Amino acid sequence: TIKRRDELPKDVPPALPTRPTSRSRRPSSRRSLPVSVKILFQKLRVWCWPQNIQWELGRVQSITGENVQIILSDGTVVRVPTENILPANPDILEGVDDLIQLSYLNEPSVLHNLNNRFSHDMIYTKAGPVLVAINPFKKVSLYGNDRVSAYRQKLTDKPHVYAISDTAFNQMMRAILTHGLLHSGESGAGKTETAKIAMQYLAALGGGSGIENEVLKTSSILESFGNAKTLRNDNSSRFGKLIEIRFATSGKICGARIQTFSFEQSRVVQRAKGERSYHIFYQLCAGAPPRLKEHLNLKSAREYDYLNQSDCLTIDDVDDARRFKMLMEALDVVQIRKEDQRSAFAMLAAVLWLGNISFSVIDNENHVETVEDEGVTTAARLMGCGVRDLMLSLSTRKIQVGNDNIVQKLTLSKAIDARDALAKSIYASLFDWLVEQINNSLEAGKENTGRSISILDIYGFESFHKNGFEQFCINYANERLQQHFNRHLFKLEQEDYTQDGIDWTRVEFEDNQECLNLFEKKPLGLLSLLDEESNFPKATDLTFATKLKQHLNSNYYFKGERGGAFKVCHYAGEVLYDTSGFLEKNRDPLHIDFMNLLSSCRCELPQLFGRNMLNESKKLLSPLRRLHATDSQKQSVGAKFKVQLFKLMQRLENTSPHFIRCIKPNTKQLPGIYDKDLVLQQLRCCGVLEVVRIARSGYPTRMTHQQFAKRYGFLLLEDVESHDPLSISVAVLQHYNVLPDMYQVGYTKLFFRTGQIGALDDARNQTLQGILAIQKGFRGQSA
Ligand code: AD9
Ligand code: MG
Repeated sequence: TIKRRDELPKDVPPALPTRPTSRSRRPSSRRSLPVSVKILFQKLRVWCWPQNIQWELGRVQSITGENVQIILSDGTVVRVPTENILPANPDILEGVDDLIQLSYLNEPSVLHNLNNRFSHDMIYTKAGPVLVAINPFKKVSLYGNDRVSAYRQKLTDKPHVYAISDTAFNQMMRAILTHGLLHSGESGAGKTETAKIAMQYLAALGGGSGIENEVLKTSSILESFGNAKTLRNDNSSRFGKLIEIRFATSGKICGARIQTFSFEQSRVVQRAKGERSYHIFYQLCAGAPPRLKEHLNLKSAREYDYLNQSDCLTIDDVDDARRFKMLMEALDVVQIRKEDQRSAFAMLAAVLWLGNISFSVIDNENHVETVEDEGVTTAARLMGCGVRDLMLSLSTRKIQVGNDNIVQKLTLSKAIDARDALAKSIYASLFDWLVEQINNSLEAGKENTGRSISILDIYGFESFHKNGFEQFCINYANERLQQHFNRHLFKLEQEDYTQDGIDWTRVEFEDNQECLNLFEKKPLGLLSLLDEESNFPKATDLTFATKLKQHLNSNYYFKGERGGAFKVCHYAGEVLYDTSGFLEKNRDPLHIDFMNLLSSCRCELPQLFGRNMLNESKKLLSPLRRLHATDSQKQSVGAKFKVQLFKLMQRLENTSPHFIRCIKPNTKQLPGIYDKDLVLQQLRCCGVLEVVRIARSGYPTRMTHQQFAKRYGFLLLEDVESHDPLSISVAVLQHYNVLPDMYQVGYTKLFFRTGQIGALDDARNQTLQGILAIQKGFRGQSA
């Protein structure tokens, strides 16, 4: 078995989350001495670990017993034990484009190569089939029309998002119709930016119909409504999206469809200090023109409780007012009608005013009445309902006892929860409505040729000091995406080799199936247990935590912690979750009273939102439906999220994937800083090195015997018709002296190492050109 990773010497502190998987199966000593001794005698460049701080590059001077004397690049001479040495790559391989080219694929070499490139603004590097993109946190001159043309005309083959987009486009035009550009990486690693760059390239390639401009504008609209400043990223996506760009047979963009899974509704009403709610709220407050401002009774952001609670109203270097202007232009471009835009803004203002509604306690049981103030009157006006109706629905609850309806007064905390639930669901409905409008405009009357490139950009893996239900869902989604990556680059690749019976030593990889099972297993997985507990009226977050410990403590990937906390061993590291709020957030608690209120509103949007919610809940209530209920009809947020994720994965399964791994070089969001430990951790987590190993030791090009014989058989210049495809293929390979270890013959396919087919194709092209020249010559003679 090829080893997973070069290990660090024994006394090196692990810079990584520990996980109970194959890492622990690794042998404790890394390399046998003879190899090191060979290196020493040749006085080669080596990586050494002198002060137990970091790897240093040096050249071997002498060896005494188990110790080696090394001169470092700055002239210092150090002595290190032989086991703290790894071979370094020769100078000539400094900063190679593809990690595959490195002679030594150990971690310090890979880190060094990426760092070397990063310091020259070469932020893209290939890792076999995967594109690694390191976030520069500054403008780099890698984009624009000239660069687009260079990649289009194949004047450059430097790794780039443009290059990977170009490959997808060409393959789509030639053979495989559906492709996916899949971005992954931690929060702030650059997924959204990289996705936009890919879109710009595709828009340039498939431009001309005008619709490409609409497609590009959707990004900024969705960012306004679905992104927010978090502690990790000033423009963090709080929803996932898959944009499917559709192409006509001519290669022109002919439409698009966006699929989103938004879920972080809680941000509308609460979040951590130093973070913001969705950008759109601040943009609206700062940038609404006077008439709109007046109509919405709009104040500055600091006057709204939903916005001012987290002590963060602005973002450095961001002009919210200007962004609002750009947003309005973008809404025009995607053809959202002016009156719809106004209705949408009214809904945003209504949400803000809902947050300012207050309650007064009226008895010693803490029951409340809604205070009739500017908050409730403005909210009611903007929604188009009676002030009294809104006040009552916020402070009371109708419940059915037998055949009677009883009105129950709410306590202060319940009333606040109810108000927040209303605000959240209005915002979530608005987001979904907006996406639908955009889709209507992008899809309208467009032909569907089946050719498409989908760009996936979801929220990145998150691990904070305190992690709640939101992080739980985000990380679950990332775990699924990682599995897709593993399946394609490890499982399927290697299965293909084994199935075709070729000689192949397996590369081990970190399979995260067990962790996914922890989430998804029924009835004893995290999501099922959460749903079960959410259905008990008396359950609390603490009883939920206890239940988890009861059932899951023997699971390798789960660890119950003190109080209401638990840990999950994710592929990207261990995360500590705090169960407080889990049940409430999972229940999605909008009461039927609110749905009725919304659907009776005079304004179009709240009425629509209310009706949709009522329909949805009616679906759930019908006994027949319930009998045949599938996951999608279950009410819980977690269950809905899972269904959305499965649908997304299904769609991805049908596309040919291109993986882009975004890497965050530092946590300060600053240019020029390359934090080796942080980069290494990300590289290890996502299995980039293993991918390179497979690509290097594997056979990336493959063709069936028939395909190969058809393409190259004519090169033999003899009658091959009577032979079987395999014999023809082997004859071609022998004729062109392709060395036996450069290919393998499988039951149905031939497998080639990197670069082999390129050489054969050159020969083929030369022969074809020769034939053409002769034909031309003939024609010339006959003319
Ligand atoms: V999250 O999971 O949505 O929180 P992303 O999407 O991975 O995250 P994003 O693309 O938003 O990160 O990048 C964060 C910031 O890095 C951007 O706002 C830019 O300021 C910066 N960035 C990222 N990529 C580039 C780039 N290619 N060039 C310049 C970049 N700046
Ligand atoms: Mg993002």
